[in-house]
Amino acid sequence: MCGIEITYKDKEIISIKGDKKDMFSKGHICPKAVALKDLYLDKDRLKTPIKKTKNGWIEISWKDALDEVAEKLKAIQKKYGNDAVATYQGNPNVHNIGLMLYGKPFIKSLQTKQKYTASSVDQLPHHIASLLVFGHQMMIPIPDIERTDYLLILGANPAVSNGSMLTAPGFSNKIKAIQKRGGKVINIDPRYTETSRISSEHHYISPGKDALFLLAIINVIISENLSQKGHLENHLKNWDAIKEIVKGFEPNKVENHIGITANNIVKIAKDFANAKTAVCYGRLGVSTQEFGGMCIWLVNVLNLITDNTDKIGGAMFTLPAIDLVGMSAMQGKTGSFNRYRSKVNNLPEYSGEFPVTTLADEILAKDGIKAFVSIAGNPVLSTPNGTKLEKALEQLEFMVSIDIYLNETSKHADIILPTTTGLETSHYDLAFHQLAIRNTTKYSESLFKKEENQRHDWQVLNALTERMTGIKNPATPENMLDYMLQFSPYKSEELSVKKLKDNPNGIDFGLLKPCLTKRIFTKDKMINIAPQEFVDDLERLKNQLKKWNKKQQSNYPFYLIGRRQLRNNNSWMHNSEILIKGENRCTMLINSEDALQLNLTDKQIVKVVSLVGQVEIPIKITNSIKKGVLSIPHGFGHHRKGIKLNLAQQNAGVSINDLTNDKQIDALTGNADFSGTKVQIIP
Ligand SMILES: Nc1nc2c(c(=O)[nH]1)N[C@H]1C(S)=C(S)[C@@H](COP(=O)(O)OP(=O)(O)OC[C@H]3O[C@@H](n4cnc5c(=O)[nH]c(N)nc54)[C@H](O)[C@@H]3O)O[C@H]1N2
Ligand SMILES: Nc1nc2c(c(=O)[nH]1)N[C@H]1C(S)=C(S)[C@@H](COP(=O)(O)OP(=O)(O)OC[C@H]3O[C@@H](n4cnc5c(=O)[nH]c(N)nc54)[C@H](O)[C@@H]3O)O[C@H]1N2
Ligand SMILES: [Mo]
Repeated sequence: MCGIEITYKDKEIISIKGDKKDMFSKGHICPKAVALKDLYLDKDRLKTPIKKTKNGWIEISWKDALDEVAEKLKAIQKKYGNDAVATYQGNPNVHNIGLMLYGKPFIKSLQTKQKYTASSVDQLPHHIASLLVFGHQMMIPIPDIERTDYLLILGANPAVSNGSMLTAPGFSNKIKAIQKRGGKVINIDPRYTETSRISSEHHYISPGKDALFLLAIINVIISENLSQKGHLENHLKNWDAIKEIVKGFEPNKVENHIGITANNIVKIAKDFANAKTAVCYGRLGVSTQEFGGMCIWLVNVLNLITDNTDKIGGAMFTLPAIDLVGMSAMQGKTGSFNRYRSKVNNLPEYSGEFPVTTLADEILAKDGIKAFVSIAGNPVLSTPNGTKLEKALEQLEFMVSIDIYLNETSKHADIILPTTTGLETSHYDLAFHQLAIRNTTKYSESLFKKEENQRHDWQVLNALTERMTGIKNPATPENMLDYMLQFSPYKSEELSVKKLKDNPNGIDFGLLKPCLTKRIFTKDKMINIAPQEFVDDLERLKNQLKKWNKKQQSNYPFYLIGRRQLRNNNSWMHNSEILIKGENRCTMLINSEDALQLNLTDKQIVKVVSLVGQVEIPIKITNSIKKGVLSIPHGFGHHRKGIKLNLAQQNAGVSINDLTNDKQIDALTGNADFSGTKVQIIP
C-alpha cells in the first residue's frame, strides 16, 4: 500500500525511496520495500517449473507442468473423491492482485471441502466477530488513529508491523501524534515492545488472559454507569445481555491471572469511557489465543458500549473504491461460520474453509487428503507443529506448490510452479484498501517486464482453472479491475484503470466517514452486541478460570510467545542481503530474574522443550519481557535439508512452530492458540 519511488536505468535499480506524493503513505517506507531490489535479483528465485525425479529436480516446460498438475489432480479426485485434494493459501494471496482475482476460480474448480488458508493462524477471530456482530465477515472496524484521543492497543506491535487489519503507513508517527495532541496510547503486552516504548503507558499482561482483562474493563464501565448506546441506539440488539455476561469478572477477582492490578484496570476502564473519543485495537496477539474469538468480540463490545463505534476518533468502517463488502453483500455472500465441521478434529467451517490446525491430521487420517496444492504459503514454518505437517506432506500421493522459492514447504512438492513477484508484477490492493485508515485508490504498473519463460500468478492459476473446467477466462487483471471500478461508490470520479495509471500517486477520498447504519448486514439489520456463539463460549472461559484458580505445578513452567520482526515478512524474506545482514535475530528473550534463577548467561544456547517438540536456541537476557514469558520470532527454521535459499540457510535459526501445538486452539473458532504455548528450558 505504500507508494515507492524507484530510480532505475535499464534493468538496474539505483534507489528505492518512499513516494512523498503518495496520497496514502506520504513518503513512508519500510525495509521490505527497499528489499524489492534483492528480491528482483535473487539468484535462488525460481523462474521455470521444476519437477522432482529420482535424480533430483529437473526443469520442465510450462505446458508439461500445467498438464501434469491438472491430470494428477483430476485422477486423484476420480479415484478418491473431490475432498482428497486440499488447498492452502498463504499470506501473499491477499497482497497480490493475480492471486486475489484468479485464486478463487481455481479453488472453486476443485469442488473440494478441504480448503485452508493462513487466516486460521492469524485473523480468523476478526472475521467471525464481524460476521456475527455486523453481519459481514469483512466489516472490520478500523481504529481512527488519526483523530482519536485514547488508543488502547492489545496484542499488536504496529511500530514493527505497521498495523494489521488496520493499514496505516508510518503508524509510529501517528502514535506519537496522538500524544502530541494531548491524547493517550495504552499498550497491553507481555513484552515491552517497540510500540510500548513510544506509548504513554505499557502494562505487562500474562499471555492468554486478555479475555479476562476485557471482561473486567467492561465490568467496570457497566458498574460505574459509564456505558451508553449513543448514536447507534436504534440499531443495537441484545444490549442488556452484556450486563449479565460480565458478572463475576470484577477486576479484583481476576487481577492475579491478568497480571495487571485491579486499580490499573479500573483506571484504564474509566479513562477509556470518559475520553472524548477512544478506541480499542486488538490484533494478532489477542487473536491467536485460547479465547481469541471472545477477545475480538469483546474489543467490539468495548467500542460499542462506550459509543465509540462508527464515530470519528473511534472504530470506523471503510468505503473503498472497489467496495468488496458492498459487492459481495449484493450477491448475498457475507460469510459463514460453522455450517459443517471437519472430519478428523470436528472443527468449524468458516466461509468454506477449515482451520489449518487440522490439516496434518486430515492428511494422516485413513481415507484422508491425498493431494495438496499450496499457493504462496509456507505452512511448514508458519503453522503450529510444523514437524508434524512436514511428515504428513511426505505421505501425499501428489503435491504442487505455486511459489517463488524451493523452500521448507515447496520442497515436499512434486512440481513447483514459480511465478513473477514484486517489481515484475502490477498491483492494485484489493484487500488492504478495505482496512485502511483513509479511503484512497491507486494502481501500480509493473516496473520490469517478466522474462520470456516466466509466468504471472494469474496466468498460472488461469491456466490451471482452464484445464480443470475446460472453460477459458480471457479477462486480464486490468479487465477485471475496470469491471469492478464501474461499481465504485465514487461514481462522479469515473474511475478506470486508465485514470488510475494517469494518477500514479493515487486518488484521495479523505479520512473515514461514519457509514455503518447503511451497512449492517445481519438478517434483521441490527448490530448484535451479544451473539449467542460468544455468550455460550463464556462457559468455557469460566471452567478454565476454575482450573487457573487451582494453580498447579507444571512441567512446562514458561509461556512462549512470538516476536514479529521489522526486517522480514513472516518466513520468506530472509534471503535478502539487506534484510538479513547484522547479528543473529533468531534468539529467545528471557527475563533477567528467570535467567538468574536458572543460572543462564547471555547468548548461552539452551534446549527449549514443549509437548510436541524441541529446539536449541541462544538466549538474550532482558528486562523487557514479563517474568515467566519467553519470546522467539516466527518464520525461521531454514536448517531443513533440500531447500534453495542460500542466505536464509546461513541464518537458519529455529522455527517456533516446531514447539507450538496443533492441538492447542481456540475451541470456538478453531484458530491457532500461539500465546498459550508452554515450554521448559534445559540449560
Ligand atoms: N508462531 C507463530 N506463527 C505464525 C505467526 C506468529 O506470529 N507466530 N504469524 C502468522 C501469520 S500472521 C501469518 S499471515 C502466517 C503466514 O503464513 P504463510 O502464508 O504460510 O507463510 P509466509 O511466510 O507468509 O509464506 C509466504 C509464501 O509465499 C511465497 N511468495 C512470496 N511472494 C509470492 C508471490 O508473489 N507469488 C507466489 N506464488 N508466492 C509468493 C513465499 O516464498 C512463501 O513460501 O504465519 C503465521 N504463523
Ligand atoms: N516487518 C514486518 N511487518 C509485518 C509482518 C512481518 O512479518 N514483518 N507480518 C505482517 C502480518 S502477516 C501480520 S498478521 C501483521 C501482524 O501485526 P501485529 O498484529 O502488530 O502483530 P505482532 O507484531 O506479531 O504483535 C503481536 C504482539 O502481541 C503480543 N502478544 C503475544 N501474546 C499476547 C497475549 O497473550 N496478550 C497480549 N495482549 N499480547 C500478546 C506480542 O508480544 C506482540 O508484541 O504484521 C504484518 N506486518
Ligand atoms: Mo498475518
